Amino acid sequence: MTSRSMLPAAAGLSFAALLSSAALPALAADHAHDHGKPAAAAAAPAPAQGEVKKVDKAGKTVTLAHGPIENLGMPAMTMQFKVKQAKWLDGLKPGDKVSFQAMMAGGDVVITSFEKRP
Ligand SMILES: [Cu+2]
Repeated sequence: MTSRSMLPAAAGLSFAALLSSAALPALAADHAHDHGKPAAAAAAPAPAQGEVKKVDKAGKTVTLAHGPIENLGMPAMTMQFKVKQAKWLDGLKPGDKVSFQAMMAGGDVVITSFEKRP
C-alpha cells in the first residue's frame, strides 16, 4: 500500500472534470455509504486488476490482461496501456500481477496509478 503512486491533485481534478459527463455511477453510489474507510478513497476509482503480458519501456506502454475497469465501463480484456511514468515499468515482467487505475486521456487509456501485487 505504501508504494502506491498518486497523481498530483491538479491532474486528478482535470481528469475528473473530463470524466464528469461520462459519469462515474459506482463512485456516486459508494459515497452514500460510510463504513469508516478513509475519505481519500472516494476521490479515486476502484482499482482494476491485471496481469502483465508485455512491457515496452521505450514506448511507455504495458500490455495487461485486465479485469473490468468500472470507471471506464470496460469489460475484462487484454490490451495495451500507456503509463504516466516509464519508471513504473522497471522490474515489471510478464506474469506479474498488478492493481491499477486507468483513465481516458487524449484518446489513450492511461494508467494513472499502479501497484504490484504479490
Ligand atoms: Cu481494456
